[in-house]
Amino acid sequence: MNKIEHIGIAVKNLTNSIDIYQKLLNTDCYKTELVASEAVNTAFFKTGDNKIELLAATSPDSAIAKFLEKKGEGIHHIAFAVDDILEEMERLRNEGFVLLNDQPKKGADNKMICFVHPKETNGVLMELCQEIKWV
Ligand code: CMX
Repeated sequence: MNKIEHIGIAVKNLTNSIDIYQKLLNTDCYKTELVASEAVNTAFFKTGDNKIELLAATSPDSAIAKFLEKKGEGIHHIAFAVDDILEEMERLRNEGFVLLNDQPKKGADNKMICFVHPKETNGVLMELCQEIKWV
């Protein structure tokens, strides 16, 4: 795995949190994106080489709504950049980790993604992400 690609933070109100993080990081949100398949609205910030993704639920059934209900606002996942997501998924499966999707799926910010169940990673939801390259 390569560097941490981003840290995902679950928030109740995206508009309010964009305002807070713009003030905190002293930089503008560079992108907002609805990921309908995940029932989530996202907002991205860059600080140096690092990225923060704010996540707000668009439906009570979404993973983010359930997370907020159980744990409240806070760090939801850590995402690692990978060069070859299929290879990395195979490696993790062989190491006994439980992947939450069989195939990579389209995530926010032009990425193919796969999640690793937090039960096997000391309570932290992990995400693999590979940049989609358009040829
Ligand atoms: N980090 C750490 N633990 C988490 C978690 C998270 N983000 N989300 C849930 N959990 C915990 C639950 O609290 C629960 O713990 P306990 O058993 O101690 O109560 C445990 O994981 C299992 O929870 P569950 O009730 O069996 O399952 P959930 O319905 O809560 O689903 C999960 C949990 C991780 C399987 C589900 O949220 C999932 O599939 N996540 C991947 C997709 C996702 O998170 N999408 C939103 C982000 C999309 C994006 O980044 O674009």
